[in-house]
Amino acid sequence: MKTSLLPLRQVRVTDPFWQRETQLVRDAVIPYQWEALNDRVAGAAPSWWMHNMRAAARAVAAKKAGGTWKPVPAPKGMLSEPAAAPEENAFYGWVFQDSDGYKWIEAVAYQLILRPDEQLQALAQQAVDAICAAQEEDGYLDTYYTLTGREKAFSNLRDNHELYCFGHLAEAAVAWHQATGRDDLLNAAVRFADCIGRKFGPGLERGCPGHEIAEMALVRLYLETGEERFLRQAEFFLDVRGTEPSTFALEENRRRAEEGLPPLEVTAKRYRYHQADRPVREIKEAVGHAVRQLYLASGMADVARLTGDEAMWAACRRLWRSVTGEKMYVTGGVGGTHVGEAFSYPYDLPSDTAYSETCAAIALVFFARRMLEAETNAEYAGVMEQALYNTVLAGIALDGKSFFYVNPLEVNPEAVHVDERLRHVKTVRQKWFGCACCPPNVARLLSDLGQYIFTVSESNAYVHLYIGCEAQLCLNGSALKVKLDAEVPRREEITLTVTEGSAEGGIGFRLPDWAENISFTVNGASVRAEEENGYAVIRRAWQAGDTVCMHFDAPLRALAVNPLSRETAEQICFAWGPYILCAEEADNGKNLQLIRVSPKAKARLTEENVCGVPVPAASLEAFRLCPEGTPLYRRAEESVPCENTTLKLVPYFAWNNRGEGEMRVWLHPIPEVK
Ligand code: FUB
Ligand code: ZN
Repeated sequence: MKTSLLPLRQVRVTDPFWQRETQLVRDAVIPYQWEALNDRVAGAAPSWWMHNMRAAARAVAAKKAGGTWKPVPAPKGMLSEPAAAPEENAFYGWVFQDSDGYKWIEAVAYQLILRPDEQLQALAQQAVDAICAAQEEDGYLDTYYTLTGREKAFSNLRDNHELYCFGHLAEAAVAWHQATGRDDLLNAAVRFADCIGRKFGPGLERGCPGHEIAEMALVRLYLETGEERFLRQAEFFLDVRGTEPSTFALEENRRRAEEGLPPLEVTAKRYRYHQADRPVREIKEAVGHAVRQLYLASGMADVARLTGDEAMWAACRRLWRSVTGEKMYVTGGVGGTHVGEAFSYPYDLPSDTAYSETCAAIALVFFARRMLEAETNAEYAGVMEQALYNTVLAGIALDGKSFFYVNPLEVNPEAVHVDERLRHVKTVRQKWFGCACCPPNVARLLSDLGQYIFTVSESNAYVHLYIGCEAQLCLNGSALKVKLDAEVPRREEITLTVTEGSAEGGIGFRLPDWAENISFTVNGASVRAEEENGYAVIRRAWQAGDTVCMHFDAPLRALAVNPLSRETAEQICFAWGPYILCAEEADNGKNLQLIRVSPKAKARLTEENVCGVPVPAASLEAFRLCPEGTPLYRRAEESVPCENTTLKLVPYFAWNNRGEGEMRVWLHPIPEVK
């Protein structure tokens, strides 16, 4: 069955919680990031984005005028920083610095779709103009190589991110086109895509992105322009990946030859970190850099859906199993190890050393949404929700002013400050990062949230996320306006009301695993819905005034991990609705590891005000060990004294909004008293 997303323009998020998040992005994140891109934030690491664009524009203008341009060679490696006073014409920042501004434009574009705003558009136009001016005559657009030496372009696809920057450019360009109707950025993306297409393709050079995203971006470019060559280009990049002779090995040896070094005798196997160790249709496990892996998976799912490539689709499903069945934190975070920001081996899910990059959770949301577009299955939507409500949201402070890059499930600030193994962990959210991939990624996803709530087919609409909104659906060719009211998990009822129009068809409601005893009524009378792949589908002739009500219980749930996961095998965590809860020092004092709580503890479910934001919370009867005076080792049968305590839990996403302190998702259980 063919399903598609509901365009952002057709959905208006009204949910107070989520609307606040989207508005925060508009009011706080977007203006702040613009200042950051322009290096005007005192005390923050410079972005160099506008600096690089302007310098590249001068280079392009000089070349066009037939003048000379002296490139400023970059130091080896992926980061260029000024040794002394910055040079006007030098490239600075990470090799992928261009992408930060592209993501920012994409976020602005979604916000403009939600609410046009001349001033905001004019601001973004400045960025668009800067990008267009930096494009070379043949369509090439990457300030790193324009400034450091164009002759080296495309010589290090593995590390130097040109195709990654292209991908973000294309994503921004499509969103900007949809928001404003302007084709300036779209033309720039098309020209760069064609420049790439003249170099890499069947019968031309072989090559593929070292950091994926171009694949899904090309698909977007294809869908926006209708130009099939972009879909073919995406397929080409996927087909080349992991085949022999390895294109990464070839380019590596070319670079070595230039340095007078002997060639390496290597095969594709060497490039597992880049997901290029085997042809994509043979992928069995999620490996290597987590964001790359999941962007690749997203591109594969897109191409498989559009071309009907069964082998590609089967590989997507294997990837899905590997990620969600063996390598995903309960918070929907992925990429457990900081070594290479990567996926670790199955069931290796440590809490305190977790990397769990915000971008990786976002990438999982992208992958899940694409799986959902290809196959309506509640499992995909459930994981999408898990990553979104927990790790993605944890990436941004409640006031929108600071961000987490790394999202561990246990933090003890004292340890972080002294333990080198935790060097990647931050105890408080940061205002900006030298490598600022996460904040603009959060901004673009939250601004585009409306597109994640529904998918539609010819005769059915499916609700995947219970986010209050108004939407324009279309069933069997007839328009239907609906209003979705939800306040999960506090209100154990979700309603969908038809506000305008009439149409015949099905509306499917995801049956979330956090809800129990689910039943439905239509206009007050109970109905039996057909269950299809985790959705309850109600088919009827709908008309204005019809109201479906989904009734359910949303109890506090105690969760345990598969015992193969060594780190937290004996522990439990609590979840309420889609939210994973955590204990914080602000509520429970220090040494959270001393708390003992039963999975069946008496609990009071409440709403808590964290920094002015009402969030679901729980208070549980628990114990706290009192080890004062206890020796380092003792006979195990000698118990440690304990006292009664009330354990207070707040959502994981809301942690660390009340200053530095301990936090723990997984807690030690006490044996149940029967
Ligand atoms: O390499 C570009 C981005 O920077 C990646 O997606 C992130 O993981 C960070 O390394
Ligand atoms: Zn990131």
